[in-house]
Amino acid sequence: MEKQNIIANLNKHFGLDPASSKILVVGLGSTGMSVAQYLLQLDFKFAIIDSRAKPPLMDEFMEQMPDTPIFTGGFDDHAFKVATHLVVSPGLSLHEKVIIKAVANGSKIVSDIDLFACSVTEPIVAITGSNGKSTVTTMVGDMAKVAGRRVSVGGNLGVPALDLLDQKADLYVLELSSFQLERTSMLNAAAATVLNVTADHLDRHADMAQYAREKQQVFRGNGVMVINLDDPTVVAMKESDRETLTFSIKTAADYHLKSIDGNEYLMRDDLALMPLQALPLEGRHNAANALAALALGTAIGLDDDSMCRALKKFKGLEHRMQRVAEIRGVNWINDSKATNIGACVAALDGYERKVILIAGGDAKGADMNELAPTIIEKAKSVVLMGKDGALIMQALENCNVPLYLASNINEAVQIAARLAVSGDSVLLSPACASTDQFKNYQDRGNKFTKAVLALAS
Ligand code: UMA
Ligand code: ADP
Repeated sequence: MEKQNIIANLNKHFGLDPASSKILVVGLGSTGMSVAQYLLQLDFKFAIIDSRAKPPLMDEFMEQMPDTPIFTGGFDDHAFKVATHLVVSPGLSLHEKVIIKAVANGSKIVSDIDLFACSVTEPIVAITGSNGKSTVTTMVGDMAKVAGRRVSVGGNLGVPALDLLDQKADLYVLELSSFQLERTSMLNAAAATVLNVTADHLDRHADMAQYAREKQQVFRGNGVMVINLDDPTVVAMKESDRETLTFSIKTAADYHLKSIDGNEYLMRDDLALMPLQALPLEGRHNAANALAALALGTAIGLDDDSMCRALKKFKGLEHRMQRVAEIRGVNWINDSKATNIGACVAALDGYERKVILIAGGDAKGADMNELAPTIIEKAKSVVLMGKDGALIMQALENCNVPLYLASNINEAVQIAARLAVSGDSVLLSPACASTDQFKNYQDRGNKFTKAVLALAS
């Protein structure tokens, strides 16, 4: 879009004006940096602030924008006081005292996704949910590429939305988190989905109802709604006057599973699109992800052949149900990205035989009693670690499943190795965030992999 059209849009929707607006970019992580670069290109006046003494992108920022005011090591009251607009990074709660005060004094909250939405005319596919976002976002991106579209894929997945803009895309596929959606008011996706809603981030959202409402924001506008019929919270979001495509792995839906001559197929109505077996991914939840991706792809006009070719080639993402090794007959699986209960339950549900589970970390305020029924049914034993390891142990103590406490991932792997016999699977699916003991979930998965591979030698 032309620069003057973007500025006109920003003005119309948010009262943003390069001559008079005073914008405060709050947070200097990857989002804050992308916002700063975007505002600089459009000649807006802004300052940036971060509560940390040395935020991650400070050096790059100082090098690229030496003349832009920057405040670090706390939230300076004055910077908030003079701001007409705040662009708050998703990692920061909108309940920060300074933010509440600034909003009460008339500052407007704008998100990077709002800025993005004001800057594109091409269709957007928007994907949210408690679990499966990255998988489905990548699937839809791959499908579009195979179909010959110039697609740009990002958002919560990793590349901030605004950094996707300079590419010559004819389609955008965005993974959006509840944090991004809660501060976005300007999204009109051509097709959108809430894949599922299970407890997560309850340390940031008031309760489940509020968390679901944030997720529902992905449907803002009038695009096609892609609805998971297996999740009642999502079904309740359906709007009767909107074009809707449904998917389910349990019941009749537009996109569903059907057994034909002993083989299960991914179906659209009565049309068998491809055998489920041709999808090279573990776990029933990935059948749901594939059906959601097919529905989203269809909604934006991708052809069946390209979509199915992409799914057959889809190797899955790292740290999601990824097989690490088979050592002395024991299968070791890295599902480090399972940062909430729903993901851990989905992982366990995919097994017919009981597994040894390694879990724990930062429970983010979730009620770990919710894990108990699946642990009883699917776990042979559980090795717990991390900040909330002992808390989870307490929640599971009546499950009649042996529980062990480890002080770190190496010890957890050692304990699991002693417990496992040939034919067992050991699953790292922590149901918790990683940041109490690791840099991120990738770091946790990598350290697990290293500890497992060390067993082989
Ligand atoms: N922080 C401070 N002080 C500040 C600003 C941030 O302490 O002044 C802290 C935050 O509390 C948080 C960390 O810094 O712990 C990062 O926050 P950020 O908003 O700067 O994060 P970004 O680097 O901009 O990355 C964000 C998303 N991160 C979060 O929402 C926490 C990334 O998703 C996303 O890829 C990126 O924008 C681009 O869109 C990551 C994530 O963990 C992968 N997302 C959560 C999830 O998937 O569960 C929601
Ligand atoms: P997200 O981006 O929402 O975190 P990912 O695709 O990265 O989703 O997967 C995160 C975790 O959730 C992994 O442990 C994965 O095995 C699990 N998972 C993926 N899809 C689903 C689903 N549809 N339902 C439940 N769990 C899922």
